[in-house]
Amino acid sequence: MNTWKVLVIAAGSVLTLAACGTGGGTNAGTGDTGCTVKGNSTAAVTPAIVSNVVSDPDTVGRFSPNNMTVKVGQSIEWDWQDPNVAHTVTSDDATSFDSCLQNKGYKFVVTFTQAGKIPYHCTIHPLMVGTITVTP
Ligand SMILES: [Cu+2]
Repeated sequence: MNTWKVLVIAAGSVLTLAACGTGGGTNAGTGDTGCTVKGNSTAAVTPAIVSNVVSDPDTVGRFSPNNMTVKVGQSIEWDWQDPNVAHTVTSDDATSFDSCLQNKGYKFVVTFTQAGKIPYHCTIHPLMVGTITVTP
């Protein structure tokens, strides 16, 4: 009896993940298969700001907060907290940073070394956007 319940739950999870991975159409599957995480800080740093990647009934997911200001040399950490759907933290310029698709529990830390504005988004959810402002 219990075994069947576990199997059903597991099957449901696979379906949810599969739907997420391919639901966005072309981007999700292909984009993430070849995706390489970049821009993540390898040093142990204390982030100036922590942004939570959460679910949202209107936009599927949300960065909370999404718009943030840091000084040059400071870091931002994103914590994946959405239990159901994978998300990315990807700079619009596609070169500054990219977390690739990640699930709940993942943490991504970026240290900003240049002043400027860096818009970013989730590659499979067009309404998940934010901007980082880096001040000198
Ligand atoms: Cu997303």
